[in-house]
Amino acid sequence: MNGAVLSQEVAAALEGERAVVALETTIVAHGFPPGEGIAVGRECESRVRAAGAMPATVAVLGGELRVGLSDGDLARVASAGPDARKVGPRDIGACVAQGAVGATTVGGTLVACRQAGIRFMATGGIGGVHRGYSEHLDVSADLPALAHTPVLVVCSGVKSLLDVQATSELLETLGVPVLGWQTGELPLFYTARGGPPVSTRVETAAEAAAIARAHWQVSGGSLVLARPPVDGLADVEPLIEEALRAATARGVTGQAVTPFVLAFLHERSGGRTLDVNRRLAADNAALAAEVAVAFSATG
Ligand code: PSU
Ligand code: MN
Repeated sequence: MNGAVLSQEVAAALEGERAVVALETTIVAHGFPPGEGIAVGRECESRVRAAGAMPATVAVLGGELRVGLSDGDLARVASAGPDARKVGPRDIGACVAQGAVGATTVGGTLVACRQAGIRFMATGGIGGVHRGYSEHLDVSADLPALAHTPVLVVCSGVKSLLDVQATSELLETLGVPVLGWQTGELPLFYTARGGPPVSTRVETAAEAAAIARAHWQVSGGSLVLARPPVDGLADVEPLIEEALRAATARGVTGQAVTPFVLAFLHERSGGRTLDVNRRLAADNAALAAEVAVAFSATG
């Protein structure tokens, strides 16, 4: 199986066993208003480079699952915006064969990591169990991908529009360790405090790298490294409830729920959720790079 096409610099970095960090593109195409995603994608890449690692942004372009994009490629995905397909694990084959532009989710990006042999990735917040799952079963395909792919995923927890408690329980069921970055609580994406307990607290990048190495000696699955947002928001929950009610009222379901809710929050918070989201995505990319560098240094 080798369904991914690597850029030359990513291939060379992997060949030399240097630190590589995969980045997803759903956040670029669907997570921010049209025209703003490109800056987020570029900032994540430059923070990875600044920390001494190689960014490997993932997307489907030109009938290929691509790992490592040129700036022109990244701009193509970003400018497609909502017209880019949201590509999870089940969507890659169709997107490749039909030659569509595809923005990979965390789950889709993990598939590419497996193909390429990349061990680290960063995102804003992972998907999980949606609220109201007992009536309407909606569980992100990020979760089974995490269970089956040996990658450490740096995020600011689970996106808080989800049922965070249920997602945390399911991560345990799936055998995915949740490491708290200098915290004992799972961050709530826009908010640093108040989430369920993590499985292990870590203080340094070297410690996270050592736990990942030991985990991969006994497991073929992911670890989540959850980093609290800096300057998070305290009062976003009522707005999230309003956004979810609006989604239900307008009949928004399935893949469209997350982008709808994020856009609603960005607009109704006067851009405050946008600022937090942008900053945490970039900070997570930098931390993933630090852990990847620590991992390579001890290999
Ligand atoms: N984090 C963000 N913005 C996003 C996402 C994560 O800050 O848009 C995306 C990720 O790509 C994640 C996806 O995999 O949302 C989950 O979507 P769903 O709930 O439909 O599985
Ligand atoms: Mn879903």
